Amino acid sequence: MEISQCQFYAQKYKMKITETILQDSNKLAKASHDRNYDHLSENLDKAGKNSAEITGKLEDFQVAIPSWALGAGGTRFGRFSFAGEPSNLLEKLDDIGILHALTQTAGAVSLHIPWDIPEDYSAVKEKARSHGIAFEAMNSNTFQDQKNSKESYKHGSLSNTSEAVREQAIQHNIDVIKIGEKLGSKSLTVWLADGASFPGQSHFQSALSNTENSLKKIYSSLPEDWKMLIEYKPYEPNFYSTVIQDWGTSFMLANACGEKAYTLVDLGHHLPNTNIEQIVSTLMLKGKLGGFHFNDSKYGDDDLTVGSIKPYALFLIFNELVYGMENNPQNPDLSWMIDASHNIKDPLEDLIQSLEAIQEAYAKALLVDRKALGAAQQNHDVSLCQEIFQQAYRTDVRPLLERARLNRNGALNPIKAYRELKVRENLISERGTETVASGL
Ligand SMILES: [Mn+2]
Repeated sequence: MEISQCQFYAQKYKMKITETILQDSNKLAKASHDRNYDHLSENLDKAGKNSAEITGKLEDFQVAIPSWALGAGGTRFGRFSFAGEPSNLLEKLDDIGILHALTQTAGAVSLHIPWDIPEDYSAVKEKARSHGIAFEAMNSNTFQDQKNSKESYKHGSLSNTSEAVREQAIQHNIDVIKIGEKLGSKSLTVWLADGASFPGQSHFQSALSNTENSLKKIYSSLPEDWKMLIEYKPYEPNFYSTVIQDWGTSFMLANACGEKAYTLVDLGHHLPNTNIEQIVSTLMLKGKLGGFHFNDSKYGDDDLTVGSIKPYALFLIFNELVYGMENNPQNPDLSWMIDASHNIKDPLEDLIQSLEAIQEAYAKALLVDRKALGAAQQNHDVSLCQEIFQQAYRTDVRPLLERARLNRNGALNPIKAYRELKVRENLISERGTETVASGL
């Protein structure tokens, strides 16, 4: 199909990407994909790996898009908006619908309250249903003061020395659960900005005890079939200490709350060079890994495109996740989510790249020969252990990702299709250049 015809379809159907348009757009690249897939499949077969089985796992792997990542993100220094941004929740769902149509991997959304309080619940549910989008974890917000709120979170929320502030923050989390219940969500993510920027500012033990007691109160309002995900972060916006600074603190709080409380790992929420794959492994052994926030970073919580800086680290993390999913039934079904922010890229292109990187790391981790690895570990064959990991990592698994998307009527090359179909141009012509997505 000629590009000009793609453009014609895009114009005709506006931003609704139909399967027919994608099939037409895929036609040109199909023959080359088939050759690459067959070649890879043959090689994997010799190594005892079943391509169709791996492709099936990739098809099932769905990642939630955070509602706050669909517009331009801000920094401490400024925010440059991106033309055609969604200006309300329904438009955000339309954007995720585009991502899902192209990648077939974005079948869920993670909402943020109060930024995404639905005005019309049935319209929101119907819109999500029409795009095949489920409601993943709900995110509460006690790191900002809302208009007309009685108490201020300037000096903390669930950990605050003031009972009135803590009660307001607890009630907000309970309200978020109620909103999530109406939409069909099954989990609540709690991330706190609570902490201190100067030594002596906060009494560590009181802050931790207050947080534990507040979390227990929220937990007691959690529906039977829900999870509570406790996210940790070592610094920022507070720069001396945070109340839930690391996985150990989160793990301890989750244990104190009960069996429906779990730790959430955000890749950007670690000090430089932390061995995140080992944290993942420990949490899965103990049955306390509940959720995951994907992003990438070079220095801190940079919230960059997944896989853009440390793809090998991502592969090693996925290696532990795959092992855990296969061997640790004590964990719940994990909540997979992206948590990123975009200052200079088209947010939708950035998310397409992130989804691709996640799938790629997952596919490579599925290629690890675990039996051979176990034997090499047993024999203390250090070099062979490394060879086994790198054999999987160096395999170009992109034909598997393409096949998974094709099987579900997605795009062979999502970024290329996004550009050929002129999705951003269409969004701008529908929404204009001045819209601003709610969020940071
Ligand atoms: Mn996060």
